[in-house]
This record gives sequence, C-alpha cells and structure tokens, in this order.
Amino acid sequence: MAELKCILWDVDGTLADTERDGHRVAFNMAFDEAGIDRQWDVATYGELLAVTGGKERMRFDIDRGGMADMPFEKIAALHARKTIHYQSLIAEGRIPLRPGVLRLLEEAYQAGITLGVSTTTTPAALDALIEHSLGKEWFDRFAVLAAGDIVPAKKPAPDIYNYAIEQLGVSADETIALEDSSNGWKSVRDANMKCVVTINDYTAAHDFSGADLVVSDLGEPENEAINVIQNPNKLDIHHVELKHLQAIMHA
Ligand code: XBP
Ligand code: MG
Repeated sequence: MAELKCILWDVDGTLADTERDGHRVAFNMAFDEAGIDRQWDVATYGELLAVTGGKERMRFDIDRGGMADMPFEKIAALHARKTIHYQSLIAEGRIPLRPGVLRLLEEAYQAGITLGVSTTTTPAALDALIEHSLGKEWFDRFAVLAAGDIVPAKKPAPDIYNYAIEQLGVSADETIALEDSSNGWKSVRDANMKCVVTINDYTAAHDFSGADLVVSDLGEPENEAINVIQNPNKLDIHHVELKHLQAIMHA
C-alpha cells in the first residue's frame, strides 16, 4: 500500500471527447483533400478505434479493404495533414473538457500531486488540446507529456505508462491512471497501476473487469451525482475527488 504521488491522464476520450468530432473529422478532411475516396462515418470510426494510433488505424483500414493501399510515407504525410486539421478544429474551441476534469486536475495540482499525460496521440495534437481547452499554464503543471511514437508499442501495451513513471521517478504503486477505453485500461493494468475509467459513447460497452472504479464521468459538485458502473471498493461518490483516488490507493 503506497501513498498517491502521481496521477497520469489519458487524453482522447478522457480529458475531452475528441474522437468523434475531432480526430474523425480531421481524418476525413485529410482524405478528402488528398482525393482519397474514403470517409469514416461515426460507426465505422467506432470500429477503427480498436486500433490505437492514427497511422496504425489507417494501415488497419487499408488492410481490411476500406481504403486503397499506399506506402507508409503516404500514410505519414496524410496523418501530418490530419494533425494540422485537428489542431484547427481544437483551436476553434469545438471540444470542451469533460465534466470534472479541470476541477480534479486543479485539486490534485494544489495538493502537490505529480501530474502527467500518457497518450497514444501525436504530441502536436496533445499540445493543441492543452493550449486551447485546458490552458497554457498546464504545459508547466504537467511534469511529463508522454505521447505518440515516443514508445514503439502503443496502448494496449503498457510502454507509455512505464515511460511516464520512469521520466517522473515515481513507482507504479504510487500512481493512478485515468482512462476511457479498454485498450487504455489494459495498458494501465499491465503497467501495474490503479485505474479509474470514465466511459463515453464509444467505450461504454468495453470490458473494464478489474478496474478500480468505472464511472460515467468525473462529475461536478453542483450537478447530479455521476453514474457509478463498477465500484469494487464501495466508495461513496457523488463526483470523483482526490480523496476517492487516495482511498483507491489504500484499498
Ligand atoms: C487515442 C488514440 C489516438 C487518436 C488519434 O489516444 O488512439 O490514436 O485516436 O490520434 P489516447 P493520432 O486515448 O491514448 O489519448 O491520430 O494523433 O494518433
Ligand atoms: Mg483514450
């Protein structure tokens, strides 16, 4: 049993619902602009989310016959354009943070908890979300931004979580992670960390067996109580606060 020293945050689906109206739209803009005869609708994109990483997702769609074949260089170039479109969408302020995210981040930061990000997404996409949705001060408040190709094996491999705690000099048993998907949960589980899951429309049916808490969202004190889906430690929760994360560490 260890004290809570570090909270690692997933990005897409956890900080904000970026997938359907952000990443998906940006991919389609890049395909359209390049004259590629493919658009990912909301349901198709839901299937493709099983594959983490935008370049890997495109490769997967090619391999299953959804798109014409192309070499890696073309995929990488398309993905670079997609990232630019994504940055513009985020800069327009289209994607708000999920409920309770800023509140819990602030509470943890004020309490001196080390904060970091562990994500599959590209650093430039993460930077856009921090700048436009969270606020520039968070570039300094996060002690590590672990993102994208910095590790060769993306989630569900645990590498991005292992990388983050190595950089921070904390141990897995002092760390809790916030995730939204089964690939994210598996990554946290195999890094031997505790995990709180906030589901969303794309991930509500995923299997989170073994996760330490699964909730609809982090909630806000002034709103109705959150929906608690999986609560093995029987915590009493209206909205998720730092004390709940600390209780999970001690459970
Ligand atoms: C989610 C992902 C990412 C994004 C797209 O990452 O799998 O691939 O869908 O981002 P996480 P890129 O939940 O770990 O934040 O196109 O930049 O890869
Ligand atoms: Mg996610």
